[in-house]
Amino acid sequence: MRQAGRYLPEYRELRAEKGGFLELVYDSEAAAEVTLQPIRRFGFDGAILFSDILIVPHALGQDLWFEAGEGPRLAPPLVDGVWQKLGSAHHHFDPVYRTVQLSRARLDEDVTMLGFIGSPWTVATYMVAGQGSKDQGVARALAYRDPAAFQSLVDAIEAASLEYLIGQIDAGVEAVQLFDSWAGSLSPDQFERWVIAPNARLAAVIHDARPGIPVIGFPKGAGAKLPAYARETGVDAIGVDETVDPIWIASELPDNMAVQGNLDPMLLLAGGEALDTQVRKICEAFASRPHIFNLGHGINKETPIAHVEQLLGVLRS
Ligand code: 1CP
Repeated sequence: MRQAGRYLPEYRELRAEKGGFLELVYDSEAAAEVTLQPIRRFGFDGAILFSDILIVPHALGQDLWFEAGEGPRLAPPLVDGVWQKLGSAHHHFDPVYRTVQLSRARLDEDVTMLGFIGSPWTVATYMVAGQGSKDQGVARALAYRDPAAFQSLVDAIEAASLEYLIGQIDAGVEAVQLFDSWAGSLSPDQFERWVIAPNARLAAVIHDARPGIPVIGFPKGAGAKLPAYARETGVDAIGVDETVDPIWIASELPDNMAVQGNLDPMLLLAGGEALDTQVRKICEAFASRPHIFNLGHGINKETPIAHVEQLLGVLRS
């Protein structure tokens, strides 16, 4: 989860040199360097492509920029869900594919290269509001008011995301993650339509088009709806956020299903003995199934590097 993020001095330095976040993303050499930085420093087993979920709306023609200290802005906001595709998305992704090729070539063979997209619901929340929001209210209201318009937006995101995922795989990623960061804001029937259905379609097409590439679904905040997501989407592995009891979810999932998670990023920030205890508890809960140890969400930018080293010490002992 955001391993390349702002907690690394070498990342901050390169970002300052390149002038901004998007400048880094579209500079394949620099983005490959950022992808490799955490691997070099910590020797993680997997490297996640340095890019962002909002590259897809950018490719679809929405303006995208990051306001310092505030977050992403997309224009025009699609408040009515009306979507006029301004141009062909195709070549927009080329620099990202190049980043994958460069990163894969420079990683040791036993380090897994992960690609990703934002799932259609989560990406739509940004496209509709033109920015991030606490409750995704603008998108939720639109999805009720005009489901057909919202569906066409979701379909457009899904099609571009599929092309982008296949491109990432063909460039060298070995597993893909579908980030549904705002899955938790939906009521059960809306969750079925806007989270489960699109992620199920994405997983099915990837499995069909590129057999053997595992799909990790991460419906953040899904809570009690996680077991349904796991059963109904057909993903190979499920990402679990830190609000979920690992013992509970382990008892609810299909036996062989892989799990990713779920350390609280705030516990990594805090450190101390509580960190060691929770890391062991998570590993025990998932001991009988394939487990990708990870945070429950993105790493906080104030996280001391010494705490990441402490965590790795526990995992490797
Ligand atoms: O330097 C900076 O200030 C930029 C911070 C940053 C970074 C490092 C952003 C802005 N994006 C990223 C990279 C990123 N984003 C990766 C690459 C891997 C890595 O860096 O380790 C990935 C996988 C993402 C995914 C992403 N972007 C998500 C899904 C995961 C999650 O955190 O929930 C989301 C929601 C975004 C949108 C986004 N990108 C950046 C910001 C500030 C935001 C908005 C978040 C919000 O609305 O709260």
